[in-house]
Amino acid sequence: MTAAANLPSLSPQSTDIVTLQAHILQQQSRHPEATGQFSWILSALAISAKMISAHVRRARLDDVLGAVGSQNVQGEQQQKLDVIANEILLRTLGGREGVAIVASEENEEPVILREDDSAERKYCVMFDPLDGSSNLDICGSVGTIFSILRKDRRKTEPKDSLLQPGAQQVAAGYVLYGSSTVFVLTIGLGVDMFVLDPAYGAFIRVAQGLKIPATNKCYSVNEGNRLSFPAGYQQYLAWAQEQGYSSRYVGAMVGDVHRILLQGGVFMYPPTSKAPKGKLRLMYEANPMAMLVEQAGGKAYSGPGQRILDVQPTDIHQRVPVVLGSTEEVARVMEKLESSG
Ligand code: P6P
Repeated sequence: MTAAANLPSLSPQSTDIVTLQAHILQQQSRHPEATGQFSWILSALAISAKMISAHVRRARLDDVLGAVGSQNVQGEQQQKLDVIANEILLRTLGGREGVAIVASEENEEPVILREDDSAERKYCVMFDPLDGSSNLDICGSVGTIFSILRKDRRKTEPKDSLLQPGAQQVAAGYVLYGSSTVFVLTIGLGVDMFVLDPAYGAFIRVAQGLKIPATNKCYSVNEGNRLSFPAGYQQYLAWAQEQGYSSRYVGAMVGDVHRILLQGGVFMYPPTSKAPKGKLRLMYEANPMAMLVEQAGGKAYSGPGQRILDVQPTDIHQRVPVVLGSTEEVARVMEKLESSG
């Protein structure tokens, strides 16, 4: 199954040490008109990632594993670290002038940082602060997912700015707290990857322009729900198993999508009896991952002919089915869905 990791080999030019901070400033220098607001927001996400990583790595030592005894807006048990990660992001982004609104999986309502309509309050940031947090207790992969939109100044109600299709995102990314801490980012010019060097507390660029292999015989889905999947998904799984596909699933979207990004394959969260619209949230899970996957040359659909990035949101916490990954693998799933009616 394992295609070689999709990391471009180091060319002589790429032996330079480029930190995430330097990368952000390099990108900003391409835009002489830039005010630096956008760079400051990315910088806030980078420091948040370092802080959350430190908490994740000490979770059992600091006794912050487990649930807090409350539920989030999704009706899911909040883990102690969910709350800690959420607070970190709200407080770092809150200090950035360019952020008008933040929205989190953990908060029912968006947080309007400042009501004034001043021009510099340009961006909305949405995030899942600790995706897959139930993996913490077993030292499994967890992650942070973020999406950045421009504030829609035509909207009278500030929070309506958030309800933009994913194609309007100006940046998206995730942080994977796995065997190492990895920051993956796109600002619409391809996908770049950084790894945290804990010795220096710096994210070091290790790959630019990641491209998802067009195919890989591996699917990623919670097969425990198979019997309640729509027929097309079940037909796809039967076909894939006849073809000798491998199955890989870590139960945290960031971990599963990271594998897809580097090695190819297809990740799915279909509709189920428990989650008829799928479980994953459009605004801060499906959209940012869809932008990353498409920027890396893959595809991301919520159904036949329904590109995730074209979905018009109606609620910041709405859910959608997700099928994303290698172009050829996604096409096969869509073929089965279309032929099953
Ligand atoms: P299940 C984590 O709770 C999450 O939101 C995603 O990160 C992950 O892909 C999915 O749910 C896992 O859900 O039903 O397979 O446990």
